[in-house]
Amino acid sequence: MRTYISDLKELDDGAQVTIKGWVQETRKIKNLMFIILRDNTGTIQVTAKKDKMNNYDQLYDITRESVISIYGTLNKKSISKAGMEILGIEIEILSIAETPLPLGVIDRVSADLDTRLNNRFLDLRKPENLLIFQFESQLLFGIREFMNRENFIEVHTPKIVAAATEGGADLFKVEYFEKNAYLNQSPQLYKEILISSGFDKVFEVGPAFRAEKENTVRHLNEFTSIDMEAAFIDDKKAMEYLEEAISYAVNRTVDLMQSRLEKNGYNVKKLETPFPRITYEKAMEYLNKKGLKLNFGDDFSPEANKILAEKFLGFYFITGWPADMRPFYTHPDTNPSITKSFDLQLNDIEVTSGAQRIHNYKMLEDNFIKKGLNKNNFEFYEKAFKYGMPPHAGWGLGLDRLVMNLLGLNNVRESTLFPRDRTRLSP
Ligand code: AMO
Repeated sequence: MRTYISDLKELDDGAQVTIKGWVQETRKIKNLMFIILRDNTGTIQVTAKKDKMNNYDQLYDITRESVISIYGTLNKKSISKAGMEILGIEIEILSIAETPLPLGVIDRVSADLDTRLNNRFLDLRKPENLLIFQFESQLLFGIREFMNRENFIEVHTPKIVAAATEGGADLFKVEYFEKNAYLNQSPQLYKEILISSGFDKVFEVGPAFRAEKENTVRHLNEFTSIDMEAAFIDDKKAMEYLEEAISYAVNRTVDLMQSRLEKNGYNVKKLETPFPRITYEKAMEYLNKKGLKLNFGDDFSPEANKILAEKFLGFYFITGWPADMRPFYTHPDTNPSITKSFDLQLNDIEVTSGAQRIHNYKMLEDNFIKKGLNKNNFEFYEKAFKYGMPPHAGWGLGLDRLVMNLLGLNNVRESTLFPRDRTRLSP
């Protein structure tokens, strides 16, 4: 029976246990050896004495990061830092690590990001990196729990598609037998079709692909998108779902993981709703007062977003984006030059876009023309609007960016297991 290291504290002094993991460090004094053994829950000192062990000699030459199983006695009166150790009786070597390691797991000096990503399997052995993905997993669990409670159906839509949703240029082409196909940029069109199908409330967690030319700390070419769409709601209600889902998931995760997060240098604060809201036009006025020279229709540069982040700090919505800046499916407001749309920002980075959508077939057709799109490419989508389409709204939330920002990481590649960017296709 295997015991996880974090469970040792629950056991009595003198308990016989088997622990399995990686040899993090060794220290040898002739007939005595100390091993720091690591599993995904923590580390423990193993004290091996030649005269107390069946196969001490096998252990003596063990290399760092080898995988072993140790059977021994739990000593809770140990003078080691943790106050606990395992007195080894029998060791089984399961896998020997070669030397030297291409990347140190506990080295103080941190390697550059490229070296880390090239050796990602080792980089992820670092507890603070593993924790990023344990955090992400809990966060996603919380979002799923919230969506489930609100009666959303989790769906899976195709990733090989025939048309662009978020703009024609950023598409990855794939050969699909005798046709051209693309990797999907967003489940946008499919989640809307499901609204016409009467699913009422859907969400999806899946990959989205963008042939972005930008190679920045917040752009990936493949990211994980959490998408939702609901019938008979407007942009305001979609924003409420978003802030409620995020704050439920964050607060639950902080409750579960706070001490581990803090110990590893991550400072995640609990959230309160509603998040602040500002319109695009008010944000523009504010930025111009701060010395920028923005006109209606200009996008906010990283510099502009930094200025806004100083004012708001944390999560805030920017609403009412100009129609020219939003995709064809976005519903106009009563003033048709602006839309019923929003972005959710976390500090200076956009983590979500959303909107009420056009549900009127005629209005959609007009917008294809306005945006210069070939409506023939969207026939499968348009059809769903002709035979009964409810008003609807939704959003797409970038999971990698959300985790990056919540944990205060410098680069979205750090919150992505195996990132895909302009130059990286492996591992
Ligand atoms: P948008 O294109 O704004 O909207 O994308 C939604 C969210 O996805 C994340 N994201 C990215 N993350 C990492 N790298 C990228 N290259 C990247 N591109 C986007 C961001 C962004 O806020 N269909 C709409 C959503 C909707 O209206 O429902 C859409 O895809 O966090």
